[in-house]
Amino acid sequence: MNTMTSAAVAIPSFTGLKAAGAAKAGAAAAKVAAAPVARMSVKASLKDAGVAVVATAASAMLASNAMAIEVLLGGSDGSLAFVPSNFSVSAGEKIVFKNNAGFPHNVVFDEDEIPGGVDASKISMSEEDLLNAPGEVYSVTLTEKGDYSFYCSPHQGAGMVGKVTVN
Ligand SMILES: [Cu+2]
Repeated sequence: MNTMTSAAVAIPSFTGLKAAGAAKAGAAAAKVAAAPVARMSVKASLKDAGVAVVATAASAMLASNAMAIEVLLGGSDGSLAFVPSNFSVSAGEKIVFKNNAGFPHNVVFDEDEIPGGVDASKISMSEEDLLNAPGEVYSVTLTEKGDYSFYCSPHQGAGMVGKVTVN
């Protein structure tokens, strides 16, 4: 009887997790949804899980990219911008800034617009340091939650600024 009760409680809570994960589309959610034993045991909800399974496939592809998000430096249309310029990541997720067009670029976090206690110099390139070659990357991993503003020092005046929210 105790076993039955705990199983009955565990299944709905798993389903809830999966639904929340699909909405958030995080890589961690893909891991939860991919647990095969749990999915098979939720036969009743398999039908409406069709959509969630599709979402899982998409999340799995993102997850295979080792939990990283790529941000292009310079738009392919020649714009001096971060693409995307406003995005969210999970704490600990790698952000890969990749030289695309209109370089040289760099990535400098604004010391006044990052969470308290975070050292801007430890997450930024130096103002003078530039990515000159096509495809060159600068990677950073942010572990403190909050909002961070950053800019490209050669093109800040042209509006090459961005914002990332770490959840
Ligand atoms: Cu730039």
